[in-house]
Amino acid sequence: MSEQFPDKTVNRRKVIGGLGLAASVPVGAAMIGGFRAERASAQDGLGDEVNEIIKARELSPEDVTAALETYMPSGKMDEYLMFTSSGHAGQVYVIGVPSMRVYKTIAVYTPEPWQGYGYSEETKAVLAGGNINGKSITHGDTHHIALSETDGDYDGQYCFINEKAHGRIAVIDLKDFATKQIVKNPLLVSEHGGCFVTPNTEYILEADQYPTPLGIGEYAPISEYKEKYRGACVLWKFDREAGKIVPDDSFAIETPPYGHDLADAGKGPSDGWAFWNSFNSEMATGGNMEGNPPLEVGASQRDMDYMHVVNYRKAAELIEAGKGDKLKDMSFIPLQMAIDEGLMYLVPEPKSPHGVDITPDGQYIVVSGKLDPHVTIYSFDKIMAAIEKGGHETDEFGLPILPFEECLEAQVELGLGPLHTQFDNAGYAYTSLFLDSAVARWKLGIDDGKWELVEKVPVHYNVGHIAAAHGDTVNPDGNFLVALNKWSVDRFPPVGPLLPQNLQLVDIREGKTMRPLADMPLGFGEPHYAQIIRTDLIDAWDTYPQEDGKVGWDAIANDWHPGGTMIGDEKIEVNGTNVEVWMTVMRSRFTPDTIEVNQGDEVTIHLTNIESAKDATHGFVLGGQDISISLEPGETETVRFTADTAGVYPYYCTEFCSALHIEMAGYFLVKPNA
Ligand code: RUQ
Ligand code: CUA
Repeated sequence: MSEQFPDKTVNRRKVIGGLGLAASVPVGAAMIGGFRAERASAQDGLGDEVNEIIKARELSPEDVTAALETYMPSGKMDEYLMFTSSGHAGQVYVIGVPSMRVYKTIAVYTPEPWQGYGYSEETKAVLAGGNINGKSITHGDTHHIALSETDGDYDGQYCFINEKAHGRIAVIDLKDFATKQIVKNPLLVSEHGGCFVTPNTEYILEADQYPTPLGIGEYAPISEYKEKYRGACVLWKFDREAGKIVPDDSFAIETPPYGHDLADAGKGPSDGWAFWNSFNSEMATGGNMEGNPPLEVGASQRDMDYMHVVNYRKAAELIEAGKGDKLKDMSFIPLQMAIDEGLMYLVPEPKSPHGVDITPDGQYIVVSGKLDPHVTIYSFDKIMAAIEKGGHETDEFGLPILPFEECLEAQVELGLGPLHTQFDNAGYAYTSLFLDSAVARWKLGIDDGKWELVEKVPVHYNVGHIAAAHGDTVNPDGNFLVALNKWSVDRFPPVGPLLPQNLQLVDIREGKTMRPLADMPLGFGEPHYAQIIRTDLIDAWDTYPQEDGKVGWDAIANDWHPGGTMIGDEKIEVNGTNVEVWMTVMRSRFTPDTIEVNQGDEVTIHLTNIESAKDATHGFVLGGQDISISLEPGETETVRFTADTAGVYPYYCTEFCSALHIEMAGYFLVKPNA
C-alpha cells in the first residue's frame, strides 16, 4: 500500500484481522465480539455503536469487512484509478478503486457541455478529426482503453480509446485529462482489435471487426466476399513528445476476410510481435432471409479459427525501406507481401476466440474461445520454433498455418464462456466467464508446468471484461479486480427497462479467497474494457501553465493561445461585419460585460480564464447560439458564430464559482437590420 494510507494502514489491517476477513470464518457473535474488543481498546464506546448499526442493518461480517475495505473517508485518496470505456456513450470514465466513485467523465467522441467539448473552435477541431468524408459523427462506440506504457508498464502519461462503429482512435492527455486527437482509419469501416499499445507506446494496435472492401466508400457485392472483402491489422505510430498519432508513419497489413477480435502486443521475449484473434474463418456472410444460415450460425461451424501472429517490427522496417504500397493514403502491406516476407502466421485456436492476453513475462499467449470451456495457452518459443521449422500448410489465401500441437503449452478447463484474462503478482491469472457469470482464478504453470484452476467467484451478472490493477502489464499489482458485468437484473432499485451496468469490485489479495467487495451501478454507458493504474503514477496539472506576464493556454495545441488576454488588454475590434472580442474571465466578472453587434455579423470571442487558483473554473453560455464552454484556470478558448437572430442575449457563468456567481454575467446585444 502506498503513502496514500499513511500509518492508518496498520490500524486498518489490524481491525480487519480482528474481524476475520477470510470468507471461511463463520458468521456469528464471536467475530463481532472480537471486533468490539479490538475497537473498544482504541476508542471506547465505538464497539456498541457499531454493533447496533450492524444489527439494525442486518449486516454479515463479510458485509462489514467489505465496507471497511472500500469506505473512503472524506479527503483520503483512492490507491488506484480505473479508466474505463463507456461503450456507445462515446466517453471515458475515471473511477476510484477501491471506493468505486466516479471522478470524471472525459468527453471523447461526442459533444459534452459540462466540459464545453465540441462547442469551442479548439474542441470542434478535435471532433472533426473523426469526420467521415466531411460528415460529422456525434456518437462513438468506445471499447478498449489503453494507458500508455514505458517498458511494458503504465506510465500515467496518455490514454487511448478505440471507437468500434467507425474505426477511430483517440488520444487523451493525462496532464489535463482531455481529448487531444481523433484519427479516422481510412481503410476500416468499423473496428474492434484496438487499442493495445506496444511496450513503449511506439505503436497502437487496431484491426477491423467485420471485413469489407478496404477503404471508406468502396463497394463490392456480398457474393464477392472471398475475393474482394478484406481485413487489416493496423499499427498507428505515436509521437510521445508531440502527444499525437502520426498517420504518415502508420501502416496496415492486409489480412484474409476473417473477422478480427482482440489483440495484444508482445513484450519481453515476444517484443516486436503482435497477436490478433479472429473469428468467422468460415467466411459466412449471413443471408437469413434468403434461406442461408444466420451469420452467427455460419460463423461457428468450424472447430478452429486462427490467431494471427504478426512480426510488426519487421513490417515497420519494410515500410521504412520504402517497400509496401499506399492505400487511401495509408502505408499498406498487401497480403502476398506479408506472406513472402514472413510477416504473418496463423495458429489454430478453439472456436470463436475472443480475448488474447500475454502473460507478464511475455512468454505465453492466453486465448479464450467463447464456445470452448478452456483457456488455451501458447508458448511464444514454440511458435518461433514452428516458424523456424517451415514446411507449413496454408489457408486458401496462402498464409502459413502453424501446427496447433507444436505451439500449444497447456489448456485449462475453467467453465462456460471464457472471455478475457488478467494477471496478478502472485502467479495467478483471472479469466471472465460470461455464461457462468463468474471470474476464475487459475495458476500459471510457468515454473512447475502445472496450469490449473484454483477457484471461481460468482459475479452479477454476465461478466464481459475484467480489469486487475496493472493486470495486463509486465508488473501486475494484484489486490483488486473489477468485473465489468453487463447485466444487473435484480441488484438495484427499479429504474425502468434500461438497467445500469454493474461494476463489481473483487478482492484478489494473495492468500485470501476471492470475494466481491462492492457493487457499482453505472447508469450512463456500457463500459467494455478498463485498466487500473496506481494513483501515484498520475501527475496531472492543477491549472494550465501560467508565467509572469503570460496567461492563456490552448489545451488542444498544448501551447500559448494567440487569443490569450491579460487583465487590462481586453478589447472589441470591429472590422466591417467581423467582430472580434478578447475577453478576460475571473471571479466574478466577464470583461467586457456588454457586447453589441449588428444582425448578421460574424462574431469571434477569445475567452481567457486568468485565475491561478486550483478549481477556479468558469463556464460561459450564450443562449440561442449553442455555446457552452468550460474555462479552467489559465485556459483560453475561442467561440465563433454568426449573430443571425436579433435580440438581447444574456451570457453568464455556469460554474458556481463564487458568492457573486449569479452576478457573473453580461449582455450580448444584436441590433436588428433595418
Ligand atoms: S470485447 S464487444 Cu472488448 Cu469482450 Cu468489445
Ligand atoms: Cu464564474 Cu460562476
